[in-house]
Amino acid sequence: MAIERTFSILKPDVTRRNLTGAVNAMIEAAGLCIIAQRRILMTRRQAETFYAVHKERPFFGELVESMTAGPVVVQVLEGADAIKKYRDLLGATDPAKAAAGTIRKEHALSVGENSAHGSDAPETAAIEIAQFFSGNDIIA
Ligand code: 3AN
Repeated sequence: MAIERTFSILKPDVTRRNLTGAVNAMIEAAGLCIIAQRRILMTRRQAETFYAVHKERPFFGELVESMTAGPVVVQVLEGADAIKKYRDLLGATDPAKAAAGTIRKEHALSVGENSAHGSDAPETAAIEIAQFFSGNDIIA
């Protein structure tokens, strides 16, 4: 299986509840390596750009508000089949529908505060990584 990189965000609901380490432990237990990581306060502009594909959706305003409400941890994860592996580990967008053992089942509060983001395809992973990290930040 190909070694891939994916982009992850641990959302404000995770940092607020001091769960960064707990989520990172799940990521590492799944066989993904955290090869870049930074804690930041996202600006409104960064959140709007990051979620631009959702700008016509009714929840866009709420999404931007929640992503800028507190610190987030942006990460690059690497491993075999990393994009799908991380999406599987995240679980369904709605934590009520997420499978047991997933990050969202274990930790998420709601569809809006659903603990983490993971890229959905290689193209989006590359774009998202480049929005927050430059080459020298990523130590594989
Ligand atoms: P995922 O993060 O599982 O790929 P998307 O891409 O459908 O889900 O949605 C992006 C983000 O938008 C979600 N992580 C969630 O925070 C938020 N979101 C999605 N649907 C809703 C909704 N109905 N109400 C509020 N926020 C939502």
